[in-house]
Amino acid sequence: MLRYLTAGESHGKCLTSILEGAPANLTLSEEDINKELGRRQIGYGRGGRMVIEKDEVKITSGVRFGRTLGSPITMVIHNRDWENWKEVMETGVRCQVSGVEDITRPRPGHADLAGVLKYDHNDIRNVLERSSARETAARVAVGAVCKRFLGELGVEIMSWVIGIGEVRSQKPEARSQKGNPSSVIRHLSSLFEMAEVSDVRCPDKETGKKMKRAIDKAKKNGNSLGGVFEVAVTGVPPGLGSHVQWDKKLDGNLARALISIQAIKGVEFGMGFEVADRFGSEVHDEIFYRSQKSEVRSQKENLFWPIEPRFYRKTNNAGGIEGGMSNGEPIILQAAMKPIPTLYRPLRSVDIESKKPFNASVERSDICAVPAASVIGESVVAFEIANVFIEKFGGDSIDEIRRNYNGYLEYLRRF
Ligand code: EPS
Repeated sequence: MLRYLTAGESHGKCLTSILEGAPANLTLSEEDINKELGRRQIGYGRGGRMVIEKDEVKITSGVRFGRTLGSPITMVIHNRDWENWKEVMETGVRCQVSGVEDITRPRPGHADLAGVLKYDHNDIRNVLERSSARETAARVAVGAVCKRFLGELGVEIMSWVIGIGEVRSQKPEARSQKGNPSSVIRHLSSLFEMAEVSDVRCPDKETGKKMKRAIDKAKKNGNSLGGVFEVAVTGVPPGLGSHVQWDKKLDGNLARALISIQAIKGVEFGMGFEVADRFGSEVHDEIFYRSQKSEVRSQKENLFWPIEPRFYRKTNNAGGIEGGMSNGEPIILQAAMKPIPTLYRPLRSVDIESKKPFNASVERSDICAVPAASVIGESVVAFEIANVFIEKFGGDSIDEIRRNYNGYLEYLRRF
């Protein structure tokens, strides 16, 4: 089983992640992780902090000569901004003359008030430093290792933004894609390529421009914006996750992973909430069979879950998961992010010390972080998919997992 922990405060010295359970002999470099950290930092609508930070990882355990050892992998990302916050984030005793003041004004929509009440703090900073979305850099580092592992097994994880505020992408969403499996995969890859060159991660250029205008308008009005992103996973064989117990259900674990990202408020699979409005006949993906003879595949494609599976669907309303298990179709998820609650336009709140009402003070903030959230979404999904691969195909080294996986694929071909 894979598991991980993150540690670190937003303006503390560094963020740390420890990932345990990654197989041995996986090639892994700091550049692999830095590439993903860089992708998370791009995005129109971020505030001044992203100008200060240039996230780079140091691997301090679990890797030797560019390969994983099978032991816990520790990854450290230094906060450049810490230099400006040393006194505020001092881990030693408080210096009485430094003039560091308590924050006593909770911001609506943040963890501030619930956190101080729960942990008996007088200073909201003791909560906000850890609840900050800065923590997601550590999760992207974990996701980068999981992606490296999944890449060895032919799995690809992609994402794009389909909505910011009221602006919605005109391009058909991945969840409504129909057609033969290879053309669907080609289509998903082309959406991803277009998203990668857009600073709002929108595959549709015209909509991307509208999204940027919406962000500019929100900024001008001292407001913030949320949105929706989509994550697609290709190359997943049927049978990952399980129907037999609640905590083994792949959709349950993916939903938890996405909801655990700061500011994510909703997750949909495939057709999503729309299933509730439709008849069963319009929702469920009919099953078809293609005989082996019609399969023409290259040697490389044969290695992984067949591009042209023998049991297949012409629709993917289920988003690739039935009964808590992958069904062999691409996994398609959407997640909704609320607008960032730190606003330049003050909202009403109550001071925890004086108990007097006030209008929240203006703070440095992002206007919109949906493009970054989409990369974080890929990362937490990568962890969950890597985990079910390891659960099913076991193995302590990458070659052992590959052997077990290929044996399963051989069995599927004969089924
Ligand atoms: C965040 C507030 C802002 C964001 C931060 C998340 O930071 P600061 O308070 O330093 O201006 O920029 O996001 C990151 C630092 C990051 O790396 O994503 C918050 O309150 O959640």
